[in-house]
Amino acid sequence: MEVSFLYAPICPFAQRTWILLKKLKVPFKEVIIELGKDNKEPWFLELNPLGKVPVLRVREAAAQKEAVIYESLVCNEYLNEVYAGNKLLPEYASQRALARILSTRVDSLVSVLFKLLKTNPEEDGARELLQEVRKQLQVIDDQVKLSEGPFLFGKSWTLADIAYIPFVERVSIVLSQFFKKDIRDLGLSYFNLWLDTWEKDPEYLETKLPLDRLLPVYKKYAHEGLLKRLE
Ligand SMILES: N[C@@H](CCC(=O)N[C@@H](CS)C(=O)NCC(=O)O)C(=O)O
Repeated sequence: MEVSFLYAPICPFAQRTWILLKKLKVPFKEVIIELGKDNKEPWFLELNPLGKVPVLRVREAAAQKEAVIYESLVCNEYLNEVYAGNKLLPEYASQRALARILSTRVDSLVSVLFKLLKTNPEEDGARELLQEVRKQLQVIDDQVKLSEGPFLFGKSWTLADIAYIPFVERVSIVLSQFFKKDIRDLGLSYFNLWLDTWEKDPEYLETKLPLDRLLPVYKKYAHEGLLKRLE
């Protein structure tokens, strides 16, 4: 089985698959995609008509030809099926359904992240958005509490944990750099336990970019009131 992983290190969606490839020790060839350029090229669009990373190109021994997989959550389900014997989701079907629901609920955190960046920190709306961030992170807090942690479904991480971590990382950066707030000060103790556990995870840490590589990306989108706070 050969795997090529097409990604951009700054992309949080691709980071989900990057973490999992590393955790599962899947040998892969990495192909770095320059966003805005390579992903607009016909050869890339032929692989993924949506023009987005991550993309996996796989060649299974049993199948005759190459297959292409994209959409981070689908890539990770594929890797779970092929390389982890489906062990990266909880034991019971209803819990597996919940893990998939949580993975899709990350989208709400993504949208609040972009709203935060577009907001004027001096206006009332900013406070409401910060409340919304807390509400989205409370989803993690509630589930970790229920499972007794440190992960969403107990003692072992699942695909749902991996779906969240790259975005929590970015929310944490935006809160600390632009809003001068520590994500750990939201009063969500089970969420803090979850984050502390991830922040010691060696494979996740290998995919975590230094602040000076991530911050310029966020500065491009940020409201000028937020940029002033960096000065
Ligand atoms: N739903 C997709 C989203 C992937 C995505 O938005 N990737 C971004 C980079 S972070 C991308 O490739 N954007 C290319 C573009 O919009 O030109 C997934 O989960 O894989």
